[in-house]
Amino acid sequence: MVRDYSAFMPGAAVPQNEPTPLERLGWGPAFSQQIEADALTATPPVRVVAVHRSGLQVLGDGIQTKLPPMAEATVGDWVLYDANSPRDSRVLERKSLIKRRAPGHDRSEQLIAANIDTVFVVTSCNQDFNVARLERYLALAFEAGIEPVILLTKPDLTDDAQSYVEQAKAISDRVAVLAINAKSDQPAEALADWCRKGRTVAFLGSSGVGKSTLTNALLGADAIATQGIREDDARGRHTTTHRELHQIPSGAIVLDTPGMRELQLTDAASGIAAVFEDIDDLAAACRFNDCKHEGEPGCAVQAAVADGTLDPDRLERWRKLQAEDAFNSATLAQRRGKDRAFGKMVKSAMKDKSNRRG
Ligand SMILES: Nc1nc2c(ncn2[C@@H]2O[C@H](COP(=O)(O)OP(=O)(O)OP(=O)(O)O)[C@@H](O)[C@H]2O)c(=O)[nH]1
Ligand SMILES: [Mg+2]
Ligand SMILES: [Zn+2]
Repeated sequence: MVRDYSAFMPGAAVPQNEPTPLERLGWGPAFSQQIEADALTATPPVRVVAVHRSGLQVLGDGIQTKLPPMAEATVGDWVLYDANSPRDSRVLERKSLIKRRAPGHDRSEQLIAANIDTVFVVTSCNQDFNVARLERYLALAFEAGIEPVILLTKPDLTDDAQSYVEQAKAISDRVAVLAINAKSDQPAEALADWCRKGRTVAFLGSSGVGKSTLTNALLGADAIATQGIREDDARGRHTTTHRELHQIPSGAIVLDTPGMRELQLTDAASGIAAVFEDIDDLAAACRFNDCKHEGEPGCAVQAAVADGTLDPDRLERWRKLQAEDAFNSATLAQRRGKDRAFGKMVKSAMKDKSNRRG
């Protein structure tokens, strides 16, 4: 199916006070200040609106084209489009970047999305709901410097939506939590504060939680395929297979993503600290600076567990996430080191070769 991108591309004349075609795509000072005015015509900015295996779908002011796959670009990125040599198109500095450790044995990192203003972490009021997984998503967003919001879909299918809301609220004071029926007319109004003109928001979460249903609700159209009715829709096949931006009537840009099976954090220490701010605050009051909270005297963390103010399971999840992040970050650093060493080796081999030739 070829998407109709005409909504992104109004006619040439833009009335005053109306957003320009680039602003409609989320363009703003954070990007324009990175380039000289004459670069705008030589290498015009385009936004990556979809990532396919075969390449990047990009849109700009009167530009709609596909770029070859570029490892350093991801959906949401702004790229200075070099029509003569598309591969050399330069990625502009980002406002934010969401990344994770690539699934599988490869230790590399995977870029998920760039220049997102709000991450909606979506889960459902059913067996998909999992506090540990929510904590991961929140850490991912905080690490990227993005405001996360938790959305609990399918409240209409349970009598107990409020208990899910309470469990989600207990994770962090800094995160708004909303129960929302994605199949109703609630989403546009409920999410309006975050979906203002020119803002880019993303739905992240497992398969089947309603990310595409929410995107359709914001679009006001059933433009995107969603899962059919099944007995158990909390698990199973993935319906959305690629990441794509959609422009919605409010003027915001919405990223629908495929469900993630596995979310491993890497280089996310500050994101984890933000989610577990309460434990970090307690740790600051421990007698020893390097307290491991494993029975040392004067440990404020263990004291909080003992007096019931800190859930021991939460402490355990914090430890686990920190350990995982430390391991992944170290292996990634090692890999980067190796890549650099390999790069140097290739360079010096090339130099030898040209020296020999010369
Ligand atoms: N009753 C009810 N059904 C919902 C709600 N949200 C989503 N659904 C249904 O759940 C199923 C899965 O929704 P999708 O929007 O396809 O889920 P997704 O998160 O996009 O899934 P992937 O694309 O596989 O990642 C569909 O049948 C939706 O109609 C809700 O709030 N209430
Ligand atoms: Mg989907
Ligand atoms: Zn301690």
